[in-house]
Amino acid sequence: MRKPSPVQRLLLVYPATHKLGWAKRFQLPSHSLERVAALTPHSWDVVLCDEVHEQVPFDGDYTLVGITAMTHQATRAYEIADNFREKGIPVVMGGIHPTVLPEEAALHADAVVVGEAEPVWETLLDDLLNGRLRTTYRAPLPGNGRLSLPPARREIYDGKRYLTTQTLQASRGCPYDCPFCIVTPYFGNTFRYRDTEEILAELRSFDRTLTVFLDDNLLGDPLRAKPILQGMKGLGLRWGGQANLRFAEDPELVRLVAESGCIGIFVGIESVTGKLAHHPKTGNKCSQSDLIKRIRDAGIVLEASIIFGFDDHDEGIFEKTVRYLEECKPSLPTFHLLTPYPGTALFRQFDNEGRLFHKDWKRYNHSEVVFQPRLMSPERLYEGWLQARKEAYTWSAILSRTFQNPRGFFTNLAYNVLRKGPNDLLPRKAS
Ligand code: B12
Repeated sequence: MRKPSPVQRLLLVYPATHKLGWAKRFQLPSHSLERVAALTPHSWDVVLCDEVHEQVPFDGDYTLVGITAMTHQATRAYEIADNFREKGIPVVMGGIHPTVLPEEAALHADAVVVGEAEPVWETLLDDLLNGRLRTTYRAPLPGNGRLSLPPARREIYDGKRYLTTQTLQASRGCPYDCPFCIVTPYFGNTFRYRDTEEILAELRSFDRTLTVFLDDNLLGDPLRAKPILQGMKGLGLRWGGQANLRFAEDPELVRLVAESGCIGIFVGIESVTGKLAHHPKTGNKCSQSDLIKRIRDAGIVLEASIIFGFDDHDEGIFEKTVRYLEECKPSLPTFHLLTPYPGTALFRQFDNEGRLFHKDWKRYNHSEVVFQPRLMSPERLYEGWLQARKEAYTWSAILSRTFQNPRGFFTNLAYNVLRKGPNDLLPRKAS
């Protein structure tokens, strides 16, 4: 291993899995790496390399290289790590994939951070500089505590072009333990919110309007969310975020969301079948359709994510879903193939049942069928997914959705047109 140079230099790398072309202008920067940068003492120079936008500087002189990885990025992350380690530069890996499979990540890294960086990062840097770096730094599982985060270090984005660099989290964690989701087992089964004043101070420091909250479920605890939204009124921000459809059961919350400047909310509808067995997300007070209408009527664009491939999905699911969406008219439906991510109950189930085709992580990307579906062939699942995407983005489908949303008509139409392009280019059949 090389001797650390007198000025400590940390390179943080976000691995790319494919070329994005013009669409990269609409990406958000990695919040995971921004948080690691924010935790790093100012005596360190921190450089961000987002491989979607630039080449990895393999010839640079760094004290340490930190790499983040979701599952679909893991293969590329390991290649990058191996390359730096061959040059004698120590590598630390973190993020959801190394958290779930630390032994695998440790084959390519000098140290692995398991879980959140906040409790362990300073110790790790200290250990590195004192020649006693450990293989694993395991953060304690988050409890009920309050979340407090150090100020952002957004200068790492200087010179880079993103949709916006005004991204932040108000909370972490989610109590809904959906079998296909990794959040609850690793980021806690309660909502941990930052203090309202800490969040509002960060929001007030923004000099542009477009802001994106990267919470697991921003509106999950209405009592904590409402004061934040109240405080945002009058800040002139236009914001988006992710929540559970259930927030719309509270009309006051919907009103505050709209009045605080929300332009779009992403929700997971997941599946239109069953008794909510695999997504215990909606209460019984209102139907999904009523909740969607309430959000639309408030002028908020609602992106609704659908997943195909659950065990109760047969060949009829695609038609059923498209008809359901025609009825409820969420502003912007998106479709994904069920992907059993390592660390989830779903992964363990499919692995135990011998239904995983492979563990080639780069193909765990929501766009390939990586497991044997229960009630149809993998080819039919793939083709049904393509067909649903095409049908949901015909001009007549788009217009019938956008006309339901008179208050957000133009934003809604613009988003739909942006989504139409890639859906039109899809093949009709699995290749
Ligand atoms: C916000 C978010 C997004 C945003 C990302 C915005 C951005 N650029 O930051 C958007 C909407 C774009 C997005 C897209 C996708 N996402 Co997403 N996303 C999330 C979400 C809700 C929060 C992620 C986040 O920023 N958290 C805040 C940061 C600070 O936390 P963190 O990432 O865990 O990082 C901490 C630690 O892990 C650690 N750490 C992380 N990296 C590193 C690196 C080093 C060196 C160190 C030391 C530590 C460290 O320290 C950090 C601070 O504590 C998570 C759920 C979750 N809680 O993880 C899903 C999640 C990460 N997404 C997921 C997925 C699948 C996707 C998509 C593939 C979905 C799709 N169908 O397209 C895409 C991929 C996009 C891409 N670029 O390739 C999955 C990943 C599962 C997996 N095993 O890979 C998650 C876990 C959701 C889930 N329920 O399963 N996503």
